[in-house]
Amino acid sequence: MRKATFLALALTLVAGAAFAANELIVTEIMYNSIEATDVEWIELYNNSSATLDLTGWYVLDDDLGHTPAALSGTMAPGEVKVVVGTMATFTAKYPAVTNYFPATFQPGFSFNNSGDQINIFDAAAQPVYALIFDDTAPWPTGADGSGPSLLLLSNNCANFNDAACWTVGITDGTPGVLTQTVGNEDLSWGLVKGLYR
Ligand SMILES: [Ca+2]
Ligand SMILES: [Ca+2]
Ligand SMILES: [Ca+2]
Repeated sequence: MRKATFLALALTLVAGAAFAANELIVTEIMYNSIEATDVEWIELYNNSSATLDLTGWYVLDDDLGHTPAALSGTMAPGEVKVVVGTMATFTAKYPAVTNYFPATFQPGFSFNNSGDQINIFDAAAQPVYALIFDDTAPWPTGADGSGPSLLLLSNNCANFNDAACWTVGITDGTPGVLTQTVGNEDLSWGLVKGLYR
């Protein structure tokens, strides 16, 4: 469940922002992993046709007063990269994953296990992405602490806040590896997505 204030805040962000055509989007979320202490991360995807300079960009949850998770470097078109919660536990669980942003503060971010927000801001502190997700139906409840991630079905989703855009990923997820087919929703994700509606 989520608080009404979460929604109000996100709506304010959305209303005040002219998003740059969803250039940078979230493709997978591990907000409540199976461990007693969550090993959390989100996967970002450069949905644009240009290399993005993420210097000064950052990620926040519903509390804009929290210390943000800083992004850095660049992302090429189609590249994916992981924002990790706590570096030590992430690298221990996923030793093969190397395409993550170096964390600037530890312990890092964590998302509420009862639903939360993911807000991404650019170097000018302008919101470029805002998502409210939940752990109750119609959101996929299989991503809520039993192992699997929360997985985006389509990069062409018209509204990422629509639960129908998301499904249950595999156990432990696939951080840093894009498993979705992108580029033509009509011929790929659109068909899969229809099954979940
Ligand atoms: Ca959590
Ligand atoms: Ca929960
Ligand atoms: Ca993935």
